[in-house]
Amino acid sequence: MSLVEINFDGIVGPSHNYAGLSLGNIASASHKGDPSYPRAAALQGVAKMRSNMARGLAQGFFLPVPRPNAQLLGDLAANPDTDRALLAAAWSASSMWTANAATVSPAPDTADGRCHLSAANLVTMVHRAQEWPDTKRQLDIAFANTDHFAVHGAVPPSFGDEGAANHMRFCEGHGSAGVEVFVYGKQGGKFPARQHEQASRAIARRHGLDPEACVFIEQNPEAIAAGAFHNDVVSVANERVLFTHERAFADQAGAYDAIRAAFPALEVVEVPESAVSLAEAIRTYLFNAQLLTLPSCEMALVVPTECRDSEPVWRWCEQMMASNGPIREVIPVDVRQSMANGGGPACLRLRVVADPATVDPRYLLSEAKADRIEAVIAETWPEQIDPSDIGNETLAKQVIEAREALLGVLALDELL
Ligand code: SUG
Repeated sequence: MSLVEINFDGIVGPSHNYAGLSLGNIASASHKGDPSYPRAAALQGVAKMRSNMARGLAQGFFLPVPRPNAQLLGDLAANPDTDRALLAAAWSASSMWTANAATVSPAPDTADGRCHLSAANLVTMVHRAQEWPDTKRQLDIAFANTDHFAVHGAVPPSFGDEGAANHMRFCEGHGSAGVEVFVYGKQGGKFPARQHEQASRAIARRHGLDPEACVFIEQNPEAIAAGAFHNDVVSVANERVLFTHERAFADQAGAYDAIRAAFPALEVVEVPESAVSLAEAIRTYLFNAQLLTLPSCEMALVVPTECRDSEPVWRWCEQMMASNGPIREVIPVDVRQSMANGGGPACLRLRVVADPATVDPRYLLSEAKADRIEAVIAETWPEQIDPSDIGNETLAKQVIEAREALLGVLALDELL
């Protein structure tokens, strides 16, 4: 059996819009009320998947969940005319950010030798808290092979869990046993800390991880206050490498020591504040990158184009490529529509280490399938949504039908 890393990207849903719903997410707040372009957004996402696939990497996807969510509006007795934020929550396409769909512990790390996935409860934000039952339905289908996978529901809601965005894995190769690092925040700052330590510890237990191969690290409260609402806004890991901002963790040196104690081969690529400030790192999403091992065994960093447009960030990237470090290539991709809501290349994907033959093939991408997905998006996704369109019945019908058209083309009618 050959275990590889498969990136499952969330296809941007047809109701993608900018409602400013996420307190502590600077991009979401600053683009509140802007017109959105769902068709362009979804096509940008597919182009990113194609670009990674063309480099010889395994690629999967998840479908948008059903929106608008009438049940949520009913449960909250929301008045669509006056409760605009609740209405927008029921329309949110936020399930596109699949780094928040679940936490994944690959088979070599777990006691029963299966890959464990726990859907994230996302309780901190109402528009995200509604996602997980529909996300779990998809995990149950994609990873139905119980010889190889165990899919768990969400951790009970008092403990906030935001999934893989606050989880890193260090290993010699994706198919070998790894050390799993859970990054949590502490409350008390001006923005909510969305990942709670208790949720992370519960996931480590339910996944059957070896306590010696787990590390729990506190995120730097200054990073959360500066807009790093998930750890993946300030660091990313792949195999032996941790690519991180100097101010990512509450105790930076202590964090490296703790990881190194469990995983001595750790290689840290640290970006100092003097080269790229925390604010600039968060604005450009340098760390919300996909750090990928290419078939050549070299590592490439897939960053948003905002990084190339930033003088200090790009200078740093060029220096890094010229040095003899582990990251040899930096690949800018245009995901501006998602970025304007605080979702970069890394937010848009969930990494699952598995043998692709054990995954439901309907969730795996090929060039031909990407053609079919693009055709449905081009034909049915709304071109533009203005804030005043949210709640419009004709648009609601278009959003529902667009998703259903995609399910039909992908033979995933059981999600109807
Ligand atoms: O949860 N934005 C998302 C972005 C998630 C990014 N994911 C990772 N970092 N892994 C969030 O804050 C904005 C929606 C709006 O305002 O309309 C939003 O939900």
